[in-house]
Amino acid sequence: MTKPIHLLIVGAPGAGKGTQAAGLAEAYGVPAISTGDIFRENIKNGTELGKRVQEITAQGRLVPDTLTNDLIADRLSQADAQEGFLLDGYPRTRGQVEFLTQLLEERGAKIDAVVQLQTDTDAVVERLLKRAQEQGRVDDTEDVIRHRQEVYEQETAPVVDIYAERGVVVEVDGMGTVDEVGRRILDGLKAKGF
Ligand code: B4P
Repeated sequence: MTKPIHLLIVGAPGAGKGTQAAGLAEAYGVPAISTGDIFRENIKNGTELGKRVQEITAQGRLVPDTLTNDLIADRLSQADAQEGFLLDGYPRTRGQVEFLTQLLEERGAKIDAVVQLQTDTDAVVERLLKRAQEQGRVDDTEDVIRHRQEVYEQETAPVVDIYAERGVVVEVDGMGTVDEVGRRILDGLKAKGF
């Protein structure tokens, strides 16, 4: 049996994380787990969690670490996540990195590779404005999009630095078609031996 692989995909809002996560997870036979998707699902279903995070996500602010960490601990304890996973949109803060590192240590595992999608801010704002027209996501207004980019720079860019120090970051040019970026991700991971 091959060793379970634990992957992260990171990038600014609109960099294409959710878009690429599906194909990448399929290629490695692991579940793609997106905290953003889990929050949106809970909001749609009107759950207690959904009510707590509705306003925060609509404003493009980060959900508190305690809530997000508990959610991830629960999701990663489920059967399909025992043989590896791909996390999309988590961890997004230093506190979340510490929590995840410890959670994985308890399982005798670690993050094997972090795919970092590199994009141009103006181009991703354009992408998200286009998505707003197509899907009407409440956090895809121009003001909120710009705020989400700032939150990314302040809170999440340092997360990438932590993993870069551990030598596990695979930098990928996120500009181009979805297929082009997808191929670059697989090539980058193969070059690292995965
Ligand atoms: P997310 O759901 O993670 O939102 P996002 O950063 O915008 O990513 P998303 O996956 O939707 O977009 P993608 O890059 O794929 O988070 C939403 C909110 O939830 C956060 O603001 C926060 O409030 C909360 N939250 C989530 N995780 C949290 C955490 N860990 N801690 C605290 N709070 C948290 O971009 C997709 C768009 O670009 C699509 O429209 C797609 O069609 C387009 N696109 C993708 N690739 C393209 C390409 N190559 N060319 C052209 N368009 C492309």
